[in-house]
Order: sequence, then structure tokens, then C-alpha cells
Amino acid sequence: MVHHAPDPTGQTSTGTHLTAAEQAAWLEAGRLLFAQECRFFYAAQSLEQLPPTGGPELAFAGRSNVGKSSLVNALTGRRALARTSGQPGRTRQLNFFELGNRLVLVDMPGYGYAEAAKQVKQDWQGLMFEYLRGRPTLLRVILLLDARIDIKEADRAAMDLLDRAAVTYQLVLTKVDAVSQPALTRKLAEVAALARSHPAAHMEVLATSSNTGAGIAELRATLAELTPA
Ligand SMILES: Nc1nc2c(ncn2[C@@H]2O[C@H](COP(=O)(O)OP(=O)(O)OP(=O)(O)O)[C@@H](O)[C@H]2O)c(=O)[nH]1
Ligand SMILES: [Mg+2]
Repeated sequence: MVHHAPDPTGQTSTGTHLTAAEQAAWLEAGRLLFAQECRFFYAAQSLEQLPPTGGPELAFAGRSNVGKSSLVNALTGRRALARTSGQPGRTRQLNFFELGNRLVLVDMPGYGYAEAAKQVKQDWQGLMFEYLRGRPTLLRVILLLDARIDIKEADRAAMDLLDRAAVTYQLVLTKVDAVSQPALTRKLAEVAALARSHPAAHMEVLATSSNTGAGIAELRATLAELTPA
């Protein structure tokens, strides 16, 4: 299904197919899901430490510093649920958050962080990819791309890996507050083309800012749509 949101908040790569009333109901479902209690319940540093599979999981992945932890906070309306930092490489474990007994949000370590010690990098990135490949309860990966930065080799590698593992992922732009409207429109077109060229990528690309809240209601609604009742 394809959704449209009013500009500039919640700009998406696709057009409108919903009436105003349908759009309002769609957004309300997202609001309700994310208004529920959300609590951190698990951190895993190795595959053996993963929590037993339970409810459906949504994983937030992307390059170091792209804004994964900030987005988890913005979605849940909590300032400091997931730890964020201006220094890349802040999140080094898989952090699991339970949302109202319906959904598990997984804040992942970033990839493509050149400065990390080699062993540390192998450990946490290996864990991330093993989790993504092998988790049966994973509903979808939300793969974040910084709206200000060109797509990097590490992003392409992550997409290829998910394609090969047939794990559905959705591309979401972050930090759209930091780019001009024309630059954002160009970026959305570029990333939508990228999504179309990857078999496991969802067609629709969302544009978000954890700072201003742009696109957050639409992302909540999109995620609510995926969540079993
Ligand atoms: N302008 C702007 N900056 C943001 C936004 N979201 C996050 N940031 C900044 O980006 C930096 C990284 O944010 P994090 O949420 O820690 O990023 P991360 O992807 O979790 O990083 P790692 O855990 O290190 O992989 C911080 O300085 C945030 O303040 C946004 O929407 N707009
Ligand atoms: Mg983080």
C-alpha cells in the first residue's frame, strides 16, 4: 500500500492514495502503538546472548552516527530511552526494547565505522549481520540513510546482504532538518531508485528528522501497519 503525507513533514517517495479520513486513521494507529509503554529489556553482545525469540521485532540499522538511537527515541517519544552520541560507535550491542507487548524494537550498532579497533568492529558488526540473517521473528529492517551524506559502500554492502538473506528492509532518510527542500527532493528520488533496484527493499522511502519530528508520525503509522494486531 502506498501512502502520502502532507509536505514538508513526512515527505515520502510516493504519491497519495488515501482520503483525508483514511490518512487520519492510519496516523492514529501509529500514534496509539507508539504511545504504549516502552521499556529496555535486553542487551546482547554475542549471538549466544540473544534473547529467546518472542514477539515480532523491528531492527534499526545503518551507518554509525546515522541517527538510529535518536530515531528509536523519537518514535517512542522518549528523550533518553536509547543512548545517543555525537561520537560514532556509541551503540555496541543489540539493544532490545519492548513496546506495549506488541512489538520489539532493536537498536543496532552502526556499520562502516572506520575508526573502531578492528577486533571490536568485527565482533559487533559480525553480531549485527548474524542477527539480521538468522532471526525468524524479524518483521522488517529499517535501514537508515543520512539525508546529508552520499550513499556509501557500506550501505550498499548492507543492502546486498539483506537481499541475499531475503530480509525485507525499508530505507528511511534521517536528519532531513539539515538539508534544503530541493536537496531532499533529489535525495528521495535517488534513494527511491535505489530501493527499486534491490529485490528485498520496500518500495516506499520515508524522510524523517528526530530533531524536528518530521516524518515521525508517518513512520509510526508505517510500522503499525506491519505489526500484527
Ligand atoms: N540534525 C540532526 N541530527 C541528528 C538527528 N538525529 C540524530 N542526530 C545526531 O546524530 C548523532 C548520532 O545520533 P545517534 O542517534 O547516536 O546515532 P546512531 O546511529 O545510534 O549511532 P551509533 O550508535 O554510534 O551507530 C547525534 O549527534 C545526534 O544528535 C536529526 O534528526 N537531525
Ligand atoms: Mg546508536
